Amino acid sequence: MCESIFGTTFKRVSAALAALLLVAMVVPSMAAAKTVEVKMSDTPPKFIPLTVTIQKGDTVEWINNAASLHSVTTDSASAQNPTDVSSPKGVKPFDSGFMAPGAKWSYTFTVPGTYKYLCLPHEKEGMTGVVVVK
Ligand SMILES: [Cu+2]
Repeated sequence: MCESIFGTTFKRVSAALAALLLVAMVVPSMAAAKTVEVKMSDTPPKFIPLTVTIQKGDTVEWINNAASLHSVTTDSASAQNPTDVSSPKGVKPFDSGFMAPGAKWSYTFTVPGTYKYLCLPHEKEGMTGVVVVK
């Protein structure tokens, strides 16, 4: 008797799990926003990967796992070469400030378009990156 109750419960739970799995597969548009990691390196100074493509609402998290200061900015006012940065029209520039080794900084992209950003301490060395938001 105990076995048959257990068996019935097991079947019900299995059916519920199968239904959930089906919903998760059928409704990809309802998938939760993602966080994509971009790492910062010292030798040479660069963003890894250089370009990330994400969906509107996703977040990029920059991780300074190097040994020197890095930063992330789209602000043309602080760039040595203003063409090293760009944002879609109407989007305010962002700036992480200096990130010490081990620091993380993230930004959630809500406006589609192409964002060119740079690292202030290493702009001269070509430390720039791109985020494409679909
Ligand atoms: Cu840098």
